[in-house]
Amino acid sequence: MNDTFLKACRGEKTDYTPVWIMRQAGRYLPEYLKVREKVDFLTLCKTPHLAAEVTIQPLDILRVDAAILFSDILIPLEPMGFKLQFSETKGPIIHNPVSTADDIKRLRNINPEEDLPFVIETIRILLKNISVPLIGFAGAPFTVATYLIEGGSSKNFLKTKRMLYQSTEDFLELMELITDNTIKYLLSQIKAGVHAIQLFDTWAGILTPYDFSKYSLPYIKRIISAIDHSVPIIYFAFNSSSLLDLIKNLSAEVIGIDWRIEISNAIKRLGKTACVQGNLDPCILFGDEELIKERVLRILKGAKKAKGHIFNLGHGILPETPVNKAIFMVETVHNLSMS
Ligand code: 1CP
Repeated sequence: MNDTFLKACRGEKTDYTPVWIMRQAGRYLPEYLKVREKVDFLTLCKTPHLAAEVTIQPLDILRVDAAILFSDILIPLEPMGFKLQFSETKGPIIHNPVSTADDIKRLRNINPEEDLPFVIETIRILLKNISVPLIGFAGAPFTVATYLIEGGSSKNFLKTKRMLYQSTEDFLELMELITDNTIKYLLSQIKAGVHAIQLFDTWAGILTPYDFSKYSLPYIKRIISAIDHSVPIIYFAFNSSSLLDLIKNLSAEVIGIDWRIEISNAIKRLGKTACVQGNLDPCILFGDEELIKERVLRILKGAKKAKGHIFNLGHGILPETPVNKAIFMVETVHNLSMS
């Protein structure tokens, strides 16, 4: 197995900088769209041979150094009792969101092996068929809570914040429940053989640093200590430059950053506590090759002092991205970091 990615996660020396792309299996790839013509997104996630097929697509096409399980952070919510739909136009919809203490009491605890056997089976198929490490993942509790409370995506997260500030005890009970289930879900992925875990905290940045440290961080810490370094953990919080001083104490092996901060500055603030992942603006892939090369080099140079660096975009690749530019970016990271 090509273990460059895992070495970088552990802060060990590598021959070149490993690279993968958040949302690397997805709608920018014609091969993915072809599979999606036959099945809807939820069916794709629940059909192991197809989920494995689309996980592998970017490995062959882009030559990235890690695979990420094809699934979604909302998949474990169905067995908890939520009616989940992925709309082509509106994204995820939860038809029975949480708004009262009674709603929370009705939620079930999951048994991942029984309730989400397709995830375990997808991992098994992948381990037999790939030669790079496999990343498993889950949403961080606060990000998952926003979907459960809002019923889908949101602009100002008013319902979430209203519950947090008006019914704090209920909100924290929900966070406990999500955390318990996330731990079980991640441990089942690790048991099935994933080599690393990423926690996606897409909406961490909507909280004040004070509220983040009080109402979100303790749950992330609980997840990280339950995993107990059995595999490296990447904690990625979007829009989190103002939270780095809090995040650095998490004891995650890798901290993911978006593009809103110079990587050299993030490394100064994180110190040698963790490796970094990131941080190219996904829109740079709409520029010409010269621009991509310049910006890749800038990040590689900026990351020189890091304990370890995994190259990635600062958020998911956009569906409109030209595939040849994504291929060029991966090649460029490899070539420039080798010399
Ligand atoms: O094919 C389609 O039309 C569905 C689009 C799609 C895809 C390809 C969704 C719906 N999810 C995914 C896959 C997915 N989601 C992966 C696969 C592995 C990969 O290649 O990276 C992962 C890791 C996720 C994680 C995820 N889902 C996050 C966290 C990361 C991020 O992008 O911020 C979030 C917030 C979601 C919710 C979600 N699922 C899908 C959409 C469109 C959204 C976002 C909606 C919103 O903005 O609130």
